[in-house]
Amino acid sequence: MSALPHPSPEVPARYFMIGGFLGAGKTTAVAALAQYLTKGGTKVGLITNDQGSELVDTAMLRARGFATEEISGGCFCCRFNSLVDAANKLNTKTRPDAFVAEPVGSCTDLIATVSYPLRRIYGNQFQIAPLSVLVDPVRTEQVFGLAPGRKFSEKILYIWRKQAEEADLLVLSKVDLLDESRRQRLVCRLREEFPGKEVLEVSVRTGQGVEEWFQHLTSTTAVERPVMAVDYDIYADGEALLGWLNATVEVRSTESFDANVLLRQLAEAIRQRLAAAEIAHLKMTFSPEAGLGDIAAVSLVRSDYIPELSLTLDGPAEAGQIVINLRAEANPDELQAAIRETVEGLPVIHSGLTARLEHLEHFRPGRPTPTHRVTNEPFPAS
Ligand SMILES: Nc1nc2c(ncn2[C@@H]2O[C@H](COP(=O)(O)OP(=O)(O)O)[C@@H](O)[C@H]2O)c(=O)[nH]1
Ligand SMILES: [Mg+2]
Repeated sequence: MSALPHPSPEVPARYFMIGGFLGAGKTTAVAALAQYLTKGGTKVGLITNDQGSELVDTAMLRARGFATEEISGGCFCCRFNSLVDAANKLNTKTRPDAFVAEPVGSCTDLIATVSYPLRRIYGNQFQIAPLSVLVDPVRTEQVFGLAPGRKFSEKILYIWRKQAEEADLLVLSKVDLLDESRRQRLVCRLREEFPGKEVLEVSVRTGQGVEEWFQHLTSTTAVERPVMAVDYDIYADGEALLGWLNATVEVRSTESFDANVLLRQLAEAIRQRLAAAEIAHLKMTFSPEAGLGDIAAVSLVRSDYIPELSLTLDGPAEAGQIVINLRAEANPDELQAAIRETVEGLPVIHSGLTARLEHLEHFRPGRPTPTHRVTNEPFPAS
């Protein structure tokens, strides 16, 4: 592991990490924070992370024009050296003053396995901001039994709870989705469940609470506190209950088509085909063959919700590539069968279209084995 060649070692780079469960709004928030920092004259480098390769998040952040490196094939904590390598790569390319990292949505124990080791090993080169953990409001209502809807199995909910427990800032995201009384009831419940925790209410979509959150993040550093206890057996079992699938599909049509519509229809077809499983996050991008870097992106964050476009393409397309990232509480083989069938059925949804599955990987995440785990040791001075 080499030392990070930051341009001016006396001014450490800020390191922001935005965690939270699959679909909670992390990538959207990372892009907003990157934009906020850029506006303020800070040069940013983004780091995405996932258990698989071919990441929709990376494509989305790059499409927004940010220097982004991805760590695929395992979480930050288990691939700590890759995290440092990614920061080094960004340093070589753009020399960022701040890094914004998005950990895998099924990952927890980030303070002990990422923040503290970074401080310990690279103390003078990184200034670590408080850890933000996002929780989706409707998912949270369902977890607490405040709203109808399917819950994940207990061991997956263990990870969800541990993520919230370790937050420096617990961010109730997407508050635009709740009316005032539901929002108040949920914030009260979060304060009861996680006493003493700072809870922020934010909507990146409307801008509510965003400025305050980012000001807090940029003006404070993470404070020392004891490391959270984590039962790695339950954590590993919880992760292994999640099926993971990444695929790329080449599409071509005899007639031009609207890729935004196509993505939404494909997401809806997958949702219906997987009615028996709880989808944690289905996200897909469409990159036109003849494009200049613009892409369309769609996201579905619960089986009982609707697919939403977060990036759209203006003009019609004739050919392009769809990247599919699907995470659900399901057997990965079931996910594979669903994706194969739905892709094969695409010409029925859109006449004149041919779709060819180019790459597909499906698996359950392996047991998390952190490279470092700093437990209850004194916090090194920065
Ligand atoms: N209504 C609403 N939706 C949001 C907001 N922020 C993110 N989303 C949507 O939530 C979905 C998942 O977001 P994403 O950032 O990909 O979540 P991640 O999996 O945690 O990275 C996407 O459809 C986003 O457009 C918000 O403030 N309000
Ligand atoms: Mg994401």
